[in-house]
Amino acid sequence: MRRINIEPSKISKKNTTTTMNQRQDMRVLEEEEVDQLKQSLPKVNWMGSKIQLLKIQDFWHLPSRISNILTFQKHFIAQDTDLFITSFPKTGTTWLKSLLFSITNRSLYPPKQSPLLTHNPHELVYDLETGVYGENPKLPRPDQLNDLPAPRLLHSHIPYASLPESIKTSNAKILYICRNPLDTLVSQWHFYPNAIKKVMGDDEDFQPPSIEDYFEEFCQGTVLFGPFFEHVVGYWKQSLEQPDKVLFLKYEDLKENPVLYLKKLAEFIGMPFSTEETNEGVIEEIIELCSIKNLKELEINKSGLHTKHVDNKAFFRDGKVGGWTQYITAPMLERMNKLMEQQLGGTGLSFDLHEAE
Ligand code: PAP
Repeated sequence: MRRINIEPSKISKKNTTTTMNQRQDMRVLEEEEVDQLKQSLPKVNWMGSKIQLLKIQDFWHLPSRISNILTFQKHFIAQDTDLFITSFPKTGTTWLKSLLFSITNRSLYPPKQSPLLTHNPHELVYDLETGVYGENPKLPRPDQLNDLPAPRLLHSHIPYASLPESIKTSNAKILYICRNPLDTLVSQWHFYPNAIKKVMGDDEDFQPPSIEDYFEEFCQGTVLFGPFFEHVVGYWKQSLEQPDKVLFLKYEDLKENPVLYLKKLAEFIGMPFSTEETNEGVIEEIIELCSIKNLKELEINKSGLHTKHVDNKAFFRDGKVGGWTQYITAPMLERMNKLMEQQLGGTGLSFDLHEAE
């Protein structure tokens, strides 16, 4: 029987002392090396704030996460049954987490008893480099990962090239979700400034960038986990080369035809919907449960903190396709279309930037 990712407090604490001490030694050693490494990396200011992003392995990351990423790369051991969601931020991660959780746990929980009603989706599918390796107290610690029941439902924002080797070489499956660059950047532009303000504290003078300035940063690629196009193309190519390992999903497709894509998703992970389930409307129930309209109104997602810098409610805004038309001017659209031609030309991947709900 498929089982839910279990709460950290319920995970066995066996050998915790030794493991903790060993881990602390390892972290201290790594911290010295990592501090030296960080000083040598290219830097940019993030969204015009005093917070810097550092470029490592061709992508931009927060300094505080470099150590998490390197530890994740070095020590994470994938299991053949693992299911990884991977994504560039603000492309539909929260939605896909709730869908994947509901599909894999559908025999355990009817929609009215779903843990999604009482947990933010990020507490059910665990972020690795930002959460588990970032020591988020709501999530398991790295040394508790092996105690999770299969299939483990995990998530990462890092690019394909940076994933730990064992994820690539095992039979673990990867579900990548992407979204058109304009809705993605508009979503980030709304989300990040609040987090930056909380990190910097009230006494720091941070003025969020204009949409024009953020658009520029996005096109330059100097954004968190950026550049966007390299991230997307990295996973796109893998989905073509290894279609049984990497499923490439688009937010827009999921919106347009959720039934079709839920079926694809369930088949891809080896848990197809039976004829009986299809006839009973199980797919539609999952779609309804995971709709932004439903999740946004749940008490757990209206209140509470995801981390000390991010409210649960920040993950649910409009959830629309084509919302960018309110913010992006004609010259910006022209520039993005040219950039897409340069970056995606010949890949077989494209985004329709004329769609609106
Ligand atoms: P993350 O990468 O930080 O986890 P992510 O969930 O990928 O964020 O992106 C949040 C976006 O998904 C928001 O888009 P918006 O700013 O354009 O509105 C959010 O509203 C949207 N979103 C969250 N949950 C859902 C859902 N259930 N269905 C559709 N869209 C959703």
